[in-house]
Amino acid sequence: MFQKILIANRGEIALRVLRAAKELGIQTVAVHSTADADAMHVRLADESVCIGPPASRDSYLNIHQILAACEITGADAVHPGYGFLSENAKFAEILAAHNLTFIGPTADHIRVMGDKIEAKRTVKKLGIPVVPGSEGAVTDDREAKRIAADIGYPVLVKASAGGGGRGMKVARTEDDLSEALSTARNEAGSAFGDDAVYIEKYLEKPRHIEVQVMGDGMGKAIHLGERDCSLQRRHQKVWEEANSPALNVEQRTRIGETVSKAMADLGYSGAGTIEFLYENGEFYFIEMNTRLQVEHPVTEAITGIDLVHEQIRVASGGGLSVTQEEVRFHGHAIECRINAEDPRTFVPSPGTITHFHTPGGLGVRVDSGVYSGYRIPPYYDSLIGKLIVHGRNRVECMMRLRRALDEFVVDGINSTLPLFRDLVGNVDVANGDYDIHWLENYLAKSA
Ligand code: MV4
Repeated sequence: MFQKILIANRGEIALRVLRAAKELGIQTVAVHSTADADAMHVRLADESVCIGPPASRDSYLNIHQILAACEITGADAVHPGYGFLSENAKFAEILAAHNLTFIGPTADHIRVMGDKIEAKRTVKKLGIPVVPGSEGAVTDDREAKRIAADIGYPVLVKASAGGGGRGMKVARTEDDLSEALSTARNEAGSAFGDDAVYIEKYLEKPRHIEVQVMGDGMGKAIHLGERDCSLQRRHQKVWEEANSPALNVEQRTRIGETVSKAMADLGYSGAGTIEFLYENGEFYFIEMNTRLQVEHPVTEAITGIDLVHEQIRVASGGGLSVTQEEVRFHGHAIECRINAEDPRTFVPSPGTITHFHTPGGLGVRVDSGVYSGYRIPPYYDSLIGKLIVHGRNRVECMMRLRRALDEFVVDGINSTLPLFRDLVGNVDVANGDYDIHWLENYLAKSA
């Protein structure tokens, strides 16, 4: 097991990793920018190192500074959290070259999944269902038209280096296709320095359902069920739940087994998420995330498994603590992402939180790095905390969520709490009757 882990992140996820390390008896090192000297993860860590000025590229993304912090403190492993360097294959390689363990998958697996065309090719070969479309990149318009006619319109042109919704263009008819291709290529070229694009059947009203996996890197992998993340705005998830209201036990078991077998065959190591679009009873792979995700606590709530413990165990060579047969799913969990934003316009609202009171009681978890008197710096994302509620079933979970939201106090700044108080009372949400477009339509109607 590791002696000392350096946490290359900030905010609630730095705290989350720190807690897991502490429980395992591992020393912790926090790194922080000059803007985060008073952050909670810095206060609670055994040691801390300032790694640069506020801008992420000079601090949390600065590989040299993070290496220096490892050297100074004698850390033997690095947990990247999510965002920042968590899906940077170069970073994983550089750590390995310095005899430091990257707590995550291999650099090769990160690289493959970061290229959306490679990712799709790879998982398709492993038996995971994918969206019908081109086999690899499309380079000329005539070939594109032939493929599109084959799968049928509408089609979606996607950037291979994209992901998270950047560089996508819908073509509803053949007349739209040339323009969609050139626009997507141009955007991808300037945004990512890689203008490779591919074509997929455009699914009109899918749900976003993702499967959590954990691999031991030695040919074993388990799945921990799915999360429904359909309630999102501009590709930012807002509300996530497990299980998906759309699936039954047979469907869950079937997709879970398909995914865990594929990840076992791949020799995948650590936590991963296979993202699907789900429409008319069918799953279609879109992307794989090779990191711990923001919404991992809903999976922890229904399985009782600490995903960060598992990541650390696997990275240190200790394997997984559970077999698939030992994984049990209990009840229902919902996560609300509390952002420092205007609840209607979503304009960021940095500043001082004058009063912060979190709800408690059975089945209520709050993961947050903020406190009363904390000043939210303007340089980073606006997530200030996550409310995760668990119940024996979805109805109990919703009742408890309504109560927990009533108790939650965030004063001094705007937060998205009022949005969740609306959503928890909405009939479609109560019925689990929503797709990936539902929230944006709802916000447009209530504007
Ligand atoms: C799609 C799609 C419809 N059809 N692919 C958006 C982000 C990226 N991860 C993939 N995305 C989509 N891919 C096909 N073939 C619709 C989306 C999409 C979406 C997906 C998940 C969650 C929210 C979304 C919002 C708009 C579009």
